[in-house]
Amino acid sequence: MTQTPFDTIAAVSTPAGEGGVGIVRISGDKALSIIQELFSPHKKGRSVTNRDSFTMSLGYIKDKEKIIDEVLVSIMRKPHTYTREDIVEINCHGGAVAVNEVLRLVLKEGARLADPGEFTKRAFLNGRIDLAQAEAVLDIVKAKTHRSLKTAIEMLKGELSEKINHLSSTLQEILILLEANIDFSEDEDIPHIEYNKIKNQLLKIKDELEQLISSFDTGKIYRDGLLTVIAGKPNVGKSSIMNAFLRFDRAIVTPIPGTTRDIITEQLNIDGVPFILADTAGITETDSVVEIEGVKRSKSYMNLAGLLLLVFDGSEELDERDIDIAKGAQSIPHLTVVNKIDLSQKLDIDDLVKKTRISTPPVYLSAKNGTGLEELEMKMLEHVRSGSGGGDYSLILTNTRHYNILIKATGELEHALKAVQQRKGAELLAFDVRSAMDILGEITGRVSSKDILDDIFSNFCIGK
Ligand SMILES: Nc1nc2c(ncn2[C@@H]2O[C@H](COP(=O)(O)OP(=O)(O)OP(=O)(O)O)[C@@H](O)[C@H]2O)c(=O)[nH]1
Ligand SMILES: [Mg+2]
Repeated sequence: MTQTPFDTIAAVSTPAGEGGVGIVRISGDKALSIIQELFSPHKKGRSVTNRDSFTMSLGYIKDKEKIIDEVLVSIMRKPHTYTREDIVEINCHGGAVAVNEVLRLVLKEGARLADPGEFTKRAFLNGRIDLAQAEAVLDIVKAKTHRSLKTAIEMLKGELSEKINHLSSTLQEILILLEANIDFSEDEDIPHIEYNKIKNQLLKIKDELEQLISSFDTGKIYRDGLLTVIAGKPNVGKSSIMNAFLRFDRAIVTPIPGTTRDIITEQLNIDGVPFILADTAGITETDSVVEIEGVKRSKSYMNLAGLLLLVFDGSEELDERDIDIAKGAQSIPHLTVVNKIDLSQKLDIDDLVKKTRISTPPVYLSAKNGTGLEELEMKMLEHVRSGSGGGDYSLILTNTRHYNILIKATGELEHALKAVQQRKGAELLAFDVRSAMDILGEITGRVSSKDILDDIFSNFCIGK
């Protein structure tokens, strides 16, 4: 892609509010002349714009003769910059007022306030990164844990793009073969289409796409967290378990059944995987209006859960409520937890397993002294990992847009495979193969519309 004649943009690139430094970033052809106008270096006679790329200069930003702030100015000359345009960054060390005042002056000198994500959008439009990589930048900014950060960085390195480009070029090869066939005029001997070869190639591509698609569930968990609902009858120790996980007393714990009335959620990271823990009201028959509402909410949360921690009290005999809850939960992914193992045990877990189809073996836990907590955490991790098909973490799909594209592309491949099976002509086959290829191109932005771009970049913060 060629350098496009963009205007010069500027924004504050650090978060709003008080901080040690605030950075105003300028990108575009006027970046250098703007800083030349506003900056007066401490070293007299040294013009900031004559300095080498990637150097910093100390001095003042002045509004005519009035000093606004003492700043460090970095100069980065095109094309080796984030946007492939000239970039100037002004590190202000005054507070928010100074940063905004500096920005105001920069805009007065002819820059325009950047839209959200516009710096990254330029990096894309100027061909420095592809669309999947631009989206990775956004994911990195928003990463919740080091695990989600890791998958985003892999995407930024271009691993997903590489894979997609590889699959696209295989489709391209098939297409070339087919088009050669179409171009034969009618009176020549038409070479026969190698249906079997094409079929095998298409199947292989479809297989790889499906593998990526199946990593999405795990990818989504890495990005957004897995909703993990702690459920059970009153007083089994659900809130105590929540607190044990968090290592602080988040939820109220009392010996009185029916303590928790509302849903309490908190994020827990286990080995970098985010779990959204939800402590619920104990499920029971009750006359209390407040408790009835609590139970209703618990039940609807159970149905939303990606994972249930189904808690039973080891120090109590099994009762009907345990059985009812277990029956309601058996079709939801769950881990069975027997709590209060520090007390003398009365629960007949075998009886419970006989009467319901809950998963075994249970984790034996004491929320009170922490026994079994680590084992429970390991099992929760295992649950997430087994969902990804067991192990290849090198490439995990985290982005819903990519997921939808892959589903669509797989559909086109299925079309093509059907056409192969029916021994359809080259023209029809080529049509399906080309659609699949075009759809895949939407991931890296080789094929993209203005709407898609606007949609993606509007999710960025200003200044990125
Ligand atoms: N000995 C012992 N007591 C526990 C343990 N876990 C919870 N308890 C006690 O059991 C009682 C109930 O605990 P909660 O955590 O409030 O139980 P809950 O399931 O949240 O109860 P509701 O909110 O009423 O549904 C409290 O007195 C806790 O101290 C445990 O592992 N061992
Ligand atoms: Mg509770």
